[in-house]
Amino acid sequence: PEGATPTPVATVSQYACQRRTSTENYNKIFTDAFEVLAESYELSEFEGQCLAFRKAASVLKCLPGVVRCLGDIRGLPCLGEHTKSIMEDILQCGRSFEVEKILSDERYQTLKLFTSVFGVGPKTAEKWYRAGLRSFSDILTEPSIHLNRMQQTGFLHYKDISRAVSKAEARALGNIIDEAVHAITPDAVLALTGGFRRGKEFGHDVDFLVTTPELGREKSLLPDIIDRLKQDGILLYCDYQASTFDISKLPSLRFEAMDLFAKCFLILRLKGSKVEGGLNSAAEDHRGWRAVRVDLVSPPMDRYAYALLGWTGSRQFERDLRRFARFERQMRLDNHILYDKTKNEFLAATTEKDIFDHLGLEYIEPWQRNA
Ligand code: TTP
Ligand code: MN
Ligand code: MN
Ligand code: MN
Repeated sequence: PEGATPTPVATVSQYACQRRTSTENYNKIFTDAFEVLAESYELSEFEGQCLAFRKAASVLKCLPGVVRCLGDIRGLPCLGEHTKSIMEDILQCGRSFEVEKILSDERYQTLKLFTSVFGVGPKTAEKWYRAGLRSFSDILTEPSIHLNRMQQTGFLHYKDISRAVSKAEARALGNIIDEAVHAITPDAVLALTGGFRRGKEFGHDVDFLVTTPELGREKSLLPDIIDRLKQDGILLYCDYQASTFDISKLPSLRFEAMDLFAKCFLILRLKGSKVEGGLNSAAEDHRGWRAVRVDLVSPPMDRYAYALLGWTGSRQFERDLRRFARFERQMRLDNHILYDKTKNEFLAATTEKDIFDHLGLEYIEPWQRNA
């Protein structure tokens, strides 16, 4: 779909949290190119350039139509000379030579391949690349390499977990988690977060928030859920991290500190046979099941709104919410709190809307946060 002409540019904010970005992206040809450049800079640890390309892509994603000439982007924020020259190449030739050079680069290809394995980050990938390894079989046959449990699981289920998760599969997993939490505690609260809450059709995993209204009771929730999934025989991998969240230690935590809530990164065995409509297609192969990545996070109930906002994403939307809070409001926002530095107080919130209100922002629905 081509959509309408892009909006008059004066209305586009530099902050993603002041833009509405649906899952419809009319400018994928440009944003895909920017993502390659961003990844390439990320792998070389040029954080500034990486973020610049992610910001530029995010601005293009909110446009209601295809960019047809450089005039269409005049006045838009976050688009510098480098991004414009890439766009110019694509407008003129249908492709960017700079992007093609990266895509055909051996180091880029190898690091992308290695980091596509669950449990392998840029550091490990770089180490293996420097050791002269270029393929999975190079890694798996190299006697000096010791894979940790996460990486072993990553290779074991590589095909399954690199295949996109569908909405129907996300729903099926939602039912499994829902049944498990409510069997443990009937008043449990369960919410879908991440990309599927933003209305995406596909994801790399499925993210959920689980908690209970009774403060403190949430501490045993994830371990209990994990036990149940294990008993049901569907737990293929579990990395559980207990909560280290302590409100009395705030706000001494650093800006954009890691999420401190109890959480677990799981791989579950999802049976494909009952996926709705009986049209399983990619949902199921000959085994009748697939491995799927699932993230569960369990904040105390009084932190629920902050956790929900923080885990719904997109990552760019989150980055800009924090940046906006800090530079436009002298507040500090993270997954746990909103702190007003001028008043020296924490701001309470029971809904995401409360947080937008505190920040003086118009409410942006989850499906408009695909920045
Ligand atoms: P992801 O699941 O990585 O991303 P996504 O759901 O937007 O997209 P995908 O389809 O690829 O899964 O993360 C979801 C959000 O959770 C993201 O905004 C970042 C946030 N998050 C944290 O806040 N803390 C964490 O420790 C992790 C892993 C994610
Ligand atoms: Mn996700
Ligand atoms: Mn992701
Ligand atoms: Mn996730």
